Amino acid sequence: MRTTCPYCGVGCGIVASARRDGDVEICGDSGHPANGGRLCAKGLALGETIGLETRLLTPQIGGEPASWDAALDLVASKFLEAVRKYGPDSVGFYVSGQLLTEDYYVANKLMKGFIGSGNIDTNSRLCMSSAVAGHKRAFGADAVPGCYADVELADLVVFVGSNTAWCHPVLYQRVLKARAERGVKIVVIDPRRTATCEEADLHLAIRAGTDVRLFNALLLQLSRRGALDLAFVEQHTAQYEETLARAAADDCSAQAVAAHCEVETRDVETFFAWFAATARTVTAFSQGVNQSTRGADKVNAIVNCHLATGRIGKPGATPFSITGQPNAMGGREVGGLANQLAAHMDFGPEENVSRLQRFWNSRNVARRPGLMAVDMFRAAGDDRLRALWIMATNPAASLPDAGRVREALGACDFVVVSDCVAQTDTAKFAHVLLPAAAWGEKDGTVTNSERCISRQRAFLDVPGEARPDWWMIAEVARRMGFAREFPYRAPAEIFREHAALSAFENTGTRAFDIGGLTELSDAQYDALKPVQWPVPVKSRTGPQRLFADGQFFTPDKRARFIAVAAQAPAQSLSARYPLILNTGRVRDHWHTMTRTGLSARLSSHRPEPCVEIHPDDAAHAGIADGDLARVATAWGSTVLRASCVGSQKRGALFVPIHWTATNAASALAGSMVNPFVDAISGQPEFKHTPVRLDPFIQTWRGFLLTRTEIAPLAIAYWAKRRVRGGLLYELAGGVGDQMPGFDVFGNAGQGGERVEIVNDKQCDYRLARIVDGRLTHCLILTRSGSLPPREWLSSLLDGIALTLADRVTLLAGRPAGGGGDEGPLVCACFGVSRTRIARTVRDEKLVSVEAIGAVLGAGTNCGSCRAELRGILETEALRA
Ligand SMILES: Nc1nc2c(c(=O)[nH]1)N[C@H]1C(S)=C(S)[C@@H](COP(=O)(O)OP(=O)(O)OC[C@H]3O[C@@H](n4cnc5c(=O)[nH]c(N)nc54)[C@H](O)[C@@H]3O)O[C@H]1N2
Ligand SMILES: Nc1nc2c(c(=O)[nH]1)N[C@H]1C(S)=C(S)[C@@H](COP(=O)(O)OP(=O)(O)OC[C@H]3O[C@@H](n4cnc5c(=O)[nH]c(N)nc54)[C@H](O)[C@@H]3O)O[C@H]1N2
Ligand code: SF4
Ligand SMILES: [Mo]
Repeated sequence: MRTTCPYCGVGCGIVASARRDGDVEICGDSGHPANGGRLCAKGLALGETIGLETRLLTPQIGGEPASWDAALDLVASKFLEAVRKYGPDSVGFYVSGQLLTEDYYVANKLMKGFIGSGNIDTNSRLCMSSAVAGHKRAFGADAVPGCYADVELADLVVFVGSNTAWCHPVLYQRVLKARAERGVKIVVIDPRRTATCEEADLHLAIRAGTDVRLFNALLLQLSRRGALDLAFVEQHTAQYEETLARAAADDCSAQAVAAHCEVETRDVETFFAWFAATARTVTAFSQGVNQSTRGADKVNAIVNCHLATGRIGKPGATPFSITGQPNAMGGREVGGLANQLAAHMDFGPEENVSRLQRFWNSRNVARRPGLMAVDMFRAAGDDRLRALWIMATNPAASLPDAGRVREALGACDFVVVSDCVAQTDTAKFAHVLLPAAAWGEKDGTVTNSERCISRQRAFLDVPGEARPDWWMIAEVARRMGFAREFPYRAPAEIFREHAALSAFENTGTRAFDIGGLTELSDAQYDALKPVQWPVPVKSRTGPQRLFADGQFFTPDKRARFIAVAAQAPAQSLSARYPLILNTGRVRDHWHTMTRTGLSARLSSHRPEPCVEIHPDDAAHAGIADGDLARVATAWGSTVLRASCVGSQKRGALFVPIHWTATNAASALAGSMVNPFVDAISGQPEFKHTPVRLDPFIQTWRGFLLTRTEIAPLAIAYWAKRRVRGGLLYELAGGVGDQMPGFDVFGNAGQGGERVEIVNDKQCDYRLARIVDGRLTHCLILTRSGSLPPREWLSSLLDGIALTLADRVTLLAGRPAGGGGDEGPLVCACFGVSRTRIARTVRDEKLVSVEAIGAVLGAGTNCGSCRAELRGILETEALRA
C-alpha cells in the first residue's frame, strides 16, 4: 500500500506491506516526489511502532470502559449544556497537525461553522503560526512560495534555526546530494553546532534571539553592495524604503552585528558576501525562527532579503518555511488556527463569514477569532472554558509552563481527549477518552512543506473499538443537532467538500484553491497521486512554485516589505537565572514518544533525558559529563543527565522535549519554558527561558530491567526506555530517597527464582528474578561503586533460556567472555553501536565516513549519523 509517513513535514512516500505474521514491512516509495524512495530512521522503523500494547482500544468515561454511544452522547450533551448556559465561547477544541485534513476539516466546521465560536486552535500555534503570520504580512496569503527541488537547484542554502539533518533528514539528504554533485554551499545559523553544521561551509553560532538584527543588516548590505533586484522591488513590492530605513536605525556594519550576535566579524562578512553574490539562494527556516516572541518579525526579516533580491518564485531561489508535523499545512488550509476561517479565509472581511454561511448552510458561523493555544488553556483553568476537546496532541507536555496547563486541565469542568494511546500526560486529565484509529489504519490526506497533498492509506485493520477522528467528530455533531450538515460516511466525501469550498466564489483572490479535485470519484480519491496546490478547476496538477509572475495576494498584488526592529526576547537573564534554556528535538524521537518510544532501536541513540551544556558552564556549576544535574527556571525544574559538549554555545543549555511524566520522573522541558508568546502570531517562546544549573546530590544509583511496566517510583530520578524484550529504567536517589527492593517488581515479581547479592562495602545490591530459566527482572543498585553496562543484561530479557555461563555471570553484569558494552546506537537504520564503530575504525584503520559505511553500512541510508561518525573518527585519530 502506498501511503505517507506520519512524522515530519517532509511528507515522504512509503510503501507498506502487512505480512501474515503481523509484521509490517516499510520502504520508501520511489515514485513519491518528496523522497524518491529515501526514508530516515524514524520512517524506516514505523513497523516497530504499530504494536497494540500501549493503545487505547475502547472509549472510557471517568476511567471506566464505556460504549461509543454513551461516550458520544455524554460529549454532545456536555458541549450543548455549556453552549446553552454560557454561550458558544465557553467551549473549545484543541487539535493537531497530526490529524488528517479530513478530520481537521470536520472539527473546524463543527466549531466555527455550527457551534459558532472561533475557539478551535491547534498545536500548529506552537509550531508554524509565526511563519503563517509572516507569509500573510508579506504575501497577503499563507502560501509557501518554493518547492523541494529548489534546495537542489540552489547554489547557496541557508538554514536558519533548523536542525534539518535531524528533523527533516530526507530534505537534508537532497541538499547533500546536490552538494556532492554541484558544490552547493551551506550556511547554518543556529546557536548550537548541530548535526546540520557538519557539512556546512559556514556556521554562525549567533546568540539566541538575534536573527532580526542579522537579517536587517543583511538587507542593508545587499542594498549597499548593489545586490538588489530594483526592477522587482519597483514593480512587485511595497514598503521597501520604510523597511530599509528601519533596518538602518541599528549599526549594520559587520563588526557591530558580529558583536551583537556574538560571532566573528569575518564570518558575518562571508555570509553577507555569499548571500549578495548568489542569485540562487534558498533560506530554509524552522523553529529557531518561529518559536520566538519575535517569530513573525524573524520570518519577515528573512523574507525581506528575498524580496529585495527578487529571489522568490524562481528555481533555486526562495524563502522556505519547513513545516514540522505531517499535516501542519493541511490544518492551515482548513482553518484550524483560531484566527482564521476555513480555506485560508480571514475573519476580517464580512463577506468571508457570509460565504461560509451560504456554503455550509449555517446561520451561526463564528465572526471573531477564538482563543489561541496558550490562552485557551488559561481559559480552561479559570472557568471561561467549560468544555474542552483535545485531539491528537499532548498539551500537558507540549505547551509552555506545563505545570500550569496541568492545573488548568485539572480544574476544567469537562475534558475530552481523543488519542491512539491510553496513557499520555494529557489523558490523565480526561473525563472522556476516545480511542482513535492510528497511522496505517485510517484514510485521508496530508499536505507537506511544499504544498503537496498526499494520501495516507489504511493497510491494517482498525483494532478494538478505535475509530477515525472525523467519524467521532461527525457523530458528536449529529448528536448536537447537526445531522444534516455532517452526513459523512467516508473521508472522500469530506475531501470533496473541502475542495469545493476552496473554489467556492474564488476568483483567484484566495491562494488556496483545489477546485480541480472537487469532482474526484471515490476511486480517483483512492488512487490520488501526490499533487501540489493550487489545483484550480479544470486542472489536475499545480505549479511547483508560486509568485513566479510577481503577483501576490495583497489587494494591489504587490508583496510587502515589513519593517522589523531587533528586539530582545521576552525575559532577560538574571543573577538567579543566568543561562538561556533552549529546547528542541533529538534525531530518533518524535515529540512525546508515544510512537518512537515503542522502538528499542530508536530509543537507544539518546537513552536518557539529558541537558546539553558547554564544558565551561558545566565546570563552573561543578558538574561532570554523565552526572545528574538540576535544571530550574522560574516556572519549573527537572533532573537530567548532563552531557558536556563543545557544540553547545557558552551560556546556553539545550534540553530535548521528548521526556514526559509518562517516561521519566522529572524531565519535562515544557514545565520549565516561560509562557510568553509573539504578540503577532501567538507562538510561544520555546527557545529562550532564563535558567539555572546546579549539581544534583545523588545518594545511590542503578538500573532496573523488566519485561513489563512497573508502578510509578517515588524517587528523584528515573527514566524509562524500551529495550529488546522489555524496559530499562535508569534510577537514582536524591537525599532521603529509599533504594527500591524486590517489591518494585510488584505482582509480576511473585514466584520464580530469586538471585541476590549484597556487597556491604559499596552498598551494592544486585537482584535477579528467573522464571522457567528465563530472566524476567534484574535490579542493580549501588551507593559508591560502578554499574555494569546495560546492553548485555538487557539482551537476556529477550526470553531465551539462560545458559549456565549466563547464570554464573548474570549479576556481574557481563558475559563470561567479556565485552557486552556496545554503547548507544549511532546508526539507527542498520543498528550499529558506537563501540562497534570505534572498534572497527581502530582494527581496520578506517579514516573516512565512507569507509565506515563500506564496512559496517552505518551512515549509508538516511545519513543522519554521519556527523557522529565523523566525531568517532576524530576521537579515534586523537587516541591513535
Ligand atoms: N527527529 C525529529 N524530527 C522532527 C520532530 C521530532 O520530534 N523529532 N518534530 C517535527 C516538528 S513538529 C517540528 S516543528 C520540526 C522542528 O524542526 P527544527 O526547527 O529543525 O528543530 P528544533 O530542534 O526544535 O530547533 C531547531 C534549532 O533552532 C535553534 N535555535 C534556538 N534558538 C535560536 C535562535 O534564536 N535563532 C536561531 N537561528 N536558531 C535558534 C536550536 O538550537 C535548534 O537547533 O521537526 C520535525 N521533525
Ligand atoms: N519545550 C518545547 N515544547 C514544544 C516544542 C519545542 O520545541 N520545545 N515544540 C512544539 C511543537 S513545534 C510541536 S508540533 C508540539 C508537538 O507536541 P504534541 O502534539 O503534544 O506531541 P505529540 O507527542 O506528537 O502528540 C500527538 C498525540 O496524538 C496522538 N495521535 C497520533 N496520531 C493520532 C491520530 O490520528 N488521532 C488522534 N486522535 N491522536 C493521534 C499521539 O499518540 C500523541 O499522544 O510540541 C510543541 N512543544
Ligand atoms: S524525513 Fe523521515 S520522518 Fe520525515 S517524512 Fe521522511 S521518513 Fe518521515
Ligand atoms: Mo512542530
